[in-house]
Formats: sequence, structure tokens, C-alpha cells
Amino acid sequence: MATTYTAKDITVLEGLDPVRKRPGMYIGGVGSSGLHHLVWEIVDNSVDEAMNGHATEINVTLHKDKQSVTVSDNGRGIPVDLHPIHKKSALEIVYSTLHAGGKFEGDNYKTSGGLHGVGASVVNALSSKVQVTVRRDGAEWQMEFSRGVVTSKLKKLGAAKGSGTTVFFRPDPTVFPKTDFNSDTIRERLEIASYLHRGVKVNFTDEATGKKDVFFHQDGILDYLKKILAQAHFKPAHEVPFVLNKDGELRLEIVFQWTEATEEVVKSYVNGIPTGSGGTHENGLRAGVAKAVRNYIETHNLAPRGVSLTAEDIREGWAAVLSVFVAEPQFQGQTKDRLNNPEVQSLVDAAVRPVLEQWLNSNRTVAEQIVARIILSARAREASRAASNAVSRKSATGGRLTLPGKLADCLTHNRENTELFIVEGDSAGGSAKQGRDRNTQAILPLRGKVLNTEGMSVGKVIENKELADLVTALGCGIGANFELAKLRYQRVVLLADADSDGHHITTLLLTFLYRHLPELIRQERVFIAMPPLYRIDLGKETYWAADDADRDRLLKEKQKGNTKADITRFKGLGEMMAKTLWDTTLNPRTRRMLRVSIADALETDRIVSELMGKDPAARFNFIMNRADDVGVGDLDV
Ligand code: 0RA
Repeated sequence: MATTYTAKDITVLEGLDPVRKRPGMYIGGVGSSGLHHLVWEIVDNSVDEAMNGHATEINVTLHKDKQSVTVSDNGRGIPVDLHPIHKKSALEIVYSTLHAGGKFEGDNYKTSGGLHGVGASVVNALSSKVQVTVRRDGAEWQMEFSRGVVTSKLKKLGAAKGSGTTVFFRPDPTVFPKTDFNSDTIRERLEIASYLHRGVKVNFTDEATGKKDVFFHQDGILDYLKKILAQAHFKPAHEVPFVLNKDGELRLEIVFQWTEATEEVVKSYVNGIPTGSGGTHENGLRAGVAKAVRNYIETHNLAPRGVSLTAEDIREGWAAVLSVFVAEPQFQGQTKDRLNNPEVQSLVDAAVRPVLEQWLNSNRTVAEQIVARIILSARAREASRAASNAVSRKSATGGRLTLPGKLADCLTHNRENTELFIVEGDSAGGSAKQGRDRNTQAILPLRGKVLNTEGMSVGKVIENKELADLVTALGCGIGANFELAKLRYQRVVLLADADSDGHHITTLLLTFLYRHLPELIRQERVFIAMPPLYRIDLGKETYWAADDADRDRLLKEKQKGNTKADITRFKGLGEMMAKTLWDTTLNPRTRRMLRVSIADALETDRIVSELMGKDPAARFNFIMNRADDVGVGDLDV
């Protein structure tokens, strides 16, 4: 049962002048982050009320002017009775004195985060207006402040049902250079809060757009993990995620699951505040997980022969959400988003290790799936190291003996202006080999469909002969062994038929490059060749058309009087004469190519993962139709 908690429990320390003198000390600064901090403080107070079991719903409204916010909850309402000594209401004390708050009194009040009970007064000090409305004991009360000073005494508005607290505030424009709130920033933070505080319903209204959001997650951070994996199209490598909720010296919540992806994803929070740069809580989690997994592998004699498991192997494809609640968090780093409390590391480690070991031992199927996933990472690492060693051995000896047999390399030893054409199919490869400039252009024919590598580990990728050959031909290694300086060509050009199968292959290759050799795309080394689909003979003139629209446009433009048009549709690159391929597609003086670039890495990432999970045929259309969005631009080379 909750302890009775009234005005007498509040300790009063000092007035609000210090806050107005040095706002940065309390909210980190007066920029956008500090401005939004005010919202988090007020929301945290309502979250605390909910976490203590007294409120179920929080409403946040960003008003039309974007300069003011209202936060309300259906909790007990801030007490309005008079403090026996100070003769002031708890409401007034909480809002107009620094370090006032029951949170200082220990067990009575668990902190969700923020400024340790001083939040309300800090917001008040830095706001040109604060209006607090409380419903409790059958009545509604209201009080107003400005810049930390009472402007309207506590008054009873009348009878009212239920209970709760509503806080309206408008940040002081003489403190903040810019007082516009960002709706997305608030929305994202509230959504996260709804995951970190299971069962609390958080409503957000943006009056400027009329948009309303409801965030509610009965399963808390487990729902969050599921959302992260679904959004990234990361396939779980085992059935049930690991879940740990612990109260005690350190309150923490942990969920994690291994996936087929190569990335490690960890989202961590301290008192509901995101810690993007990790810190001691994350380190403790990683250490605890690594030790538990190693112990399990050892106890059950599951260690693979010939490879040793590294910490990176254990972390490959690992997706985790970690939320800890720390009484006195110390943040570090340039953006103050790394937890620095040393004691937290061993507390998290000690909390997770035995429970995970126990869990692995009593969920043997899942445990085996996890161990298999980790061994796969180790093997992949070994394989890619071997592949890259092979490449460097070759370049060290200057020999080309280990290059794939089907690669028709270029002759020049100077990398400048060299190009590797990755060509679909052997017969097309044949035309390309004949039609190319042997000095600077190399041809690597690929057989048939390329693997869809989305979500695949480096090891899996290397097991595929076609892709392994491609990596060897490129010479730059892959994954942890990637080295741009070793790339054997200046440009990498994807050359496929102008039809939908060809487009599909191009998309699969782009996915592979984007996911596993992203630096090549970032450095804009990757191009898409544009072979013609039609040959149009008009009298003595010959034209080439890339697609149907191009054909129609050319006919309209060039066909005069009743000249007969002779139109040939190429079935594939293979049936094109070598000379034709040179004239239309390979010759740097006459050809057109698309340069692939990343306009917005995050957006591209989302798009790639979305596309590669869906209908293959639709994918290339997307890339072509939305060329601007993914940054594939026209380029004449
Ligand atoms: C102290 C005591 C009590 C409620 C609160 C604080 C309280 C603060 C906030 C801030 C936002 N929403 C809030 N809701 C409640 C309750 C004392 C009692 O009724 O026993």
C-alpha cells in the first residue's frame, strides 16, 4: 500500500533564482534540447504518478502556437492542503522551490527520472506562464505562476469529480532564444515512454496539425523489441526472446533476441532517458550475457572445433532493449548520453548472468538455436578473414592466381579509370568480353539469380560462390576486413538486361553492395549500365531506346514523312553484337550510366529492408521510379 503522503513530507531548500541565473545547470542548455527538457520534466512527474500505481493515463497536448504544452494525468492530484510549518500548499512548494519534493524522502516515492523532484520548479522558473489545475477530494483547484513567482493564488474553482493534475506551461522567450517545440521530437519521446512504462496510456495531440496519437504497450519493452525487429526486417534466430524485469537495489528491464542480421542493435535507457552512447549499464549487460552464453557452451560441450568464439561473435545479430532506473545517474560524453555510474555495471552483470544461464538451461531448444547462431558468426568471421587473406596474399605477390577463373580482367596496372562490369549470364558475358576496352574494362559474368542477402551474415554471403567470386574480384574484402584502398577498380558497373529479370538482378546486387559493401556506394563507386532495349533503324540512321517510352519518343521525334521504321527488341544482352554493346553501353564517350549514391542513409536503409522483404518484381520499379529519393541520379560518364 502506498504510504500517506501529504504536504508535511516536502523538504524545502531554496528559491528559484539560481535556475534563472544558470538554466544550463538544470536543463543542459537553452537550445532545443533544453527547451524540450521542460516537457520531459513535466511528463516524468505524471509518469511517476502512473508508475506508483495511481494514474493510468497521460495526455500531452502541443498547442497551436507550438510555444506551449499541456500535460495532464488521472492520478491523485498534487496535494493542495497547507503545509503545517510553511503554511503553503504542497502544490506551491513543489512549483516554487528548488529541491522540493517527496522524492528526497526515500522509499515513499520512486523516481522515473528527470531532475529528482526539482523538475516542476525548474520548468516554472523558466516559463513565462504555468497554470496548474488539480482535481481531488471532490473539488477543482487552480494556481498560476510566472518566471517562478505566484501570479494567481490557489483558488477553488468548484466541485469536481475524480482526481488528477493538469499542467499548462509556456517557456520564457527571454530565456530560450527559440521557443518552438518540435512535434516529432515530443511524439517520439512519448512513444518510447509508453514502451518503458508498460500499461500507461499516453495520448499525444498536436493542435497545429490536428494529429492525435495513442501509445499503449501492455508488454512494455518486449513490444519495443518486436517493433524494432519487424521494422528492420530482422528475422529472429530463435523463438522466444529473453525477458528480465528486476526490482531491488537497481530496477531494470531487459529484453533481447538474436537475429539473422549482422548488426548488433542495443537501445538503452536510464530513467527513461535514451543513452545513445551506452555506458556502464550496457557494458554490464554485454558482459553478463557473454559470460552466461560462454558458460552454457562450455558446460554442454558445444564449442566448435577450430574456431574460438569472440565477444563480437556473441554480439552479432544481437538485438536488445535495456532500461535501468538509477537514483543518481551521472552522464558523460559530449552529448551527455553515456551512463558513467561504475556500480551499475556490476549490478546489471550480476542481475542478468544467473538468470540467463538458468533460462538457457531450461529452454534447451532456444539455447541451441542461439548457440548455432553464435557459431555461425564465428565461422563467418573466419571465412571472411580467409577470403581477405587470400586477396592480400595475391596483391602482396602481385600475382593474380587466386582471381576467379571466369573474370576477364583488364590489362592496365594503373587503377585509374578501370571498371569492373558485373554482367548477368555467360552469353552476355561473352559479348561484353569481346566488346569491351580490354585495357581498362574487366568483365565478371554471374550465373543466374543472385542471392537476396538482406539480413544475411557475412559468413552466409561468402558461402555463395557467385558473391564470393565477386568479393575476390573486387579485392577490397568484406565485413570487418573491408579496406577501400584494396578495391581493384575505380568503378563497379552493374550490367543486366533491360527487362524485369535484369532489373531484379540489379536490385539484388545493389542490396548486397548496400548491406555488405556500403562504403562502395557511399564513395559513389557503383554505377548501373543502361543497355538499350530497342534498336530503331530509320533510313540510314540507327537509334537506341532504353525502354518503351524512349522508343515512342524517338519515333515521334525522328521519323519523318513515311520513312519505314525497323524496330528490333533485344531479348537480352547475349544476342547483342559485341560492337553494338560497345557503342551503346560500354564506350565511355557515348554511353549513359546511373550513378548510385546514398542521399539519406537512414531512409535508404529503411527502404532497402522494406523492399527486400516484399515482392521482388516490385523492387526495381521502386528504384527506377523513385530514383531521386534513393539518390540514383543520371550521369554521363
Ligand atoms: C505528491 C503527493 C501526491 C501526489 C503527487 C505528489 C502528485 C504529483 C504530480 C505531478 C504530476 N502529477 C502528479 N500527481 C500526483 C499524493 C498525496 C496523496 O494523495 O496521498
